[in-house]
Amino acid sequence: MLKFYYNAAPNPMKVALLLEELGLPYEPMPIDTRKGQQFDPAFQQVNPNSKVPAIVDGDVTVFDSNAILLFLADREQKFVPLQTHGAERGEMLSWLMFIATGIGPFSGQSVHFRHAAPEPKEYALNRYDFEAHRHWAIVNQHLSNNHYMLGSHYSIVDMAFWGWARMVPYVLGQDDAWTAYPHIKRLLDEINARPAAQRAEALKTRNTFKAELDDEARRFMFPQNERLKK
Ligand SMILES: N[C@@H](CCC(=O)N[C@@H](CS)C(=O)NCC(=O)O)C(=O)O
Repeated sequence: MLKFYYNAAPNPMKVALLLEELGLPYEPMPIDTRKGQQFDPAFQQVNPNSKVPAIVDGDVTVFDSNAILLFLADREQKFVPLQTHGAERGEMLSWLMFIATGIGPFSGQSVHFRHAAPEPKEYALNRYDFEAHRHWAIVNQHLSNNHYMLGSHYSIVDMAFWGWARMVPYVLGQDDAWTAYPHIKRLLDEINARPAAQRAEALKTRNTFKAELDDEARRFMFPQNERLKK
């Protein structure tokens, strides 16, 4: 059975949603990153980048969330335009990579500098907050003219979107973030109502992940800080 290495963070949740949408049987393999399980040598054989998500299915190993979405959707021939060289495939790849290289990293760094980094952080927070807003504004504008990220068809791009869209108020540090981004909220609410999304969210209850961001957790999550102590 497919093994799904995960925690409850945005990138693994994208993959949880696709697995649930496809109805694929899978074995959840929790990786508690605040306990340093991402650095377990057995897990590093699966993902040398020491991050979740990753999957192992027979002799196939795939890591990085958007690579997994594309791999499974292509294999199952669902939630993805199949004509390899067509315009829809080009559009799908553009938005999928925009989320992988823009929405994810800038939102992640915005979270880090807003909620975890020590002072002084004004310069870095300003940069990542600005870029997170800029990327989310592009998505909001796109969704003002498109029901889903690829127009009329629900696809893996919406699943990649969903992983991070759930976090937008936290990413931007604004409880009223939805006032500025109503089209994102509209699609988020629609996906949240899907039974597959509710099953994906329920994965969190199947394992108790460490909640405290104590010194030990900080050492595992932010190993770069050890260099500052020398
Ligand atoms: N590009 C990767 C990023 C994966 C990633 O950053 N995962 C986070 C959870 S969302 C993680 O494993 N963090 C633990 C750590 O950085 O030690 C993907 O899209 O899968």
